[in-house]
Amino acid sequence: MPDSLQNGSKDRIKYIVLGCGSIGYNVVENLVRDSEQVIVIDSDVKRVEDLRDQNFDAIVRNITDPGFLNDLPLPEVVFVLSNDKNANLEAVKRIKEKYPSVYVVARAVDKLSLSLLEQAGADIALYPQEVFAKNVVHLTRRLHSSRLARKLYHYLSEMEGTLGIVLHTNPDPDSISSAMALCAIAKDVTDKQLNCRILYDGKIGHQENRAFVTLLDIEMEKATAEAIDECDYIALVDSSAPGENNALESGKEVDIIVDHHQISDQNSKPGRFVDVRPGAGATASIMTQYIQELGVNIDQKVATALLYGIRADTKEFTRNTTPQDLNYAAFLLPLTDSDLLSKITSPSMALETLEALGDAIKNRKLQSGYLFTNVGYVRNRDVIPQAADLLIQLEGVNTAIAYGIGDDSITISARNKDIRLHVGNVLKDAFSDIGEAGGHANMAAARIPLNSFSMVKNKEELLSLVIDPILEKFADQVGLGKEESNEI
Ligand SMILES: [Mn+2]
Repeated sequence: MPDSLQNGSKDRIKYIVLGCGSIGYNVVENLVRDSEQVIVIDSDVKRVEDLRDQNFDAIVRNITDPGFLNDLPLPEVVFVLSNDKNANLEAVKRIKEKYPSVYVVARAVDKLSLSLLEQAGADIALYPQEVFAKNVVHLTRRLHSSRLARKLYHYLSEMEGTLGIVLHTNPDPDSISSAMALCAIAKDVTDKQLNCRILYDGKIGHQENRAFVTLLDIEMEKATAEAIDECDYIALVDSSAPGENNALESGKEVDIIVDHHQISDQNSKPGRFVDVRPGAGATASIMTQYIQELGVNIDQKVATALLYGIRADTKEFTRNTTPQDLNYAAFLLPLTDSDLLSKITSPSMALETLEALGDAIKNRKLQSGYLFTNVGYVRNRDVIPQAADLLIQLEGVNTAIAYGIGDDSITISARNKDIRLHVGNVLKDAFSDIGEAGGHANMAAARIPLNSFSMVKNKEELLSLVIDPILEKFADQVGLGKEESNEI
């Protein structure tokens, strides 16, 4: 009976595999590709002889025997893979007792054993049926999405003439970059016999969106009824149905729809090619997947636009982000123009700050050395302390209080030069019952959540409604009278 190693023993070895049925054998086959240092232990003499014939290091031992690890080199990893539930559990315990630092990967014979094996010290416990099931589902999903990519490819290849790509109203970077990507795919497929026109309605609002369009030199035109009529085919991106937040009439026949918003009417399938995935973080992610699956070459502009589209729609990967969104972003990153990307993101931020500071200067009110200023609605509340920092430098100002409103709260920021005043304590006393407040003697902040007010659409209006009683609390704390305010 072979119970000693045929390839000679060493002090240390990479892997020991316990149990060499069909699962064990497949694991061994994969391990020997990585390292020749594999010892296989099985209780079946015939099986071990077969393995030895195939030049594996195999020995006959019973893993229920307490001394089954005796005389064997110290392994890095032990795989416990027999089909005996109790034997596997005992083996894991023994290995961990003898070699606490050795990694143990164990096979659960049923679902219940998973936690028992983990409790016994297994570093990884797997139930093969579950691994198979997960893999099958994952592969099926991939199959489905790559089939969609091929379907789109095939569909575009049959088109000739003009494809109008319609964006949603007031298009954002996700929508615009998705249109650019669809254009790039169409060009690749049809060898430039299909002309693409990107059509939008509404306004390109935020500064950074305008910077995005200008810097990437994106050709877009207004989605007039004429322009739409001139197109032989219509695609809708980042919008799920004609007439829903886009320039198309509802009921208009659409050839392609790619979107990640929830379809309001589940039964409506108005496009001939429809790929709507409410789970995806951005339509740009779906487009990136097509590009990846189809091996379409894209230029730096398209890659930069798509990455920015994903970043913007997922709020820098903090909103509705899936592992796939991160995957596609990683795929795009080496293809992008990083200078261009930073130009799109940074100047616009500075501009918003500049505008907010401008408002802060314009709206300032001075009263007995206290300066109050309304910064208005801000997307990024960091500009409020910047406004306070700026205005405390003004002559005649001892304490500067800047306030503004964001999507979910009012932010108050204070700076103070008056040594008799501890502004952190003042804010705390004034506002801690309605929000969070506090800070130091010379700088402090308060945040008042809007809660029930959050449904009010016009934030500026809301701020003007609620700010007076709020500021009165501050005035009461510092003993500020109701004297006339005088501007400086
Ligand atoms: Mn989107």
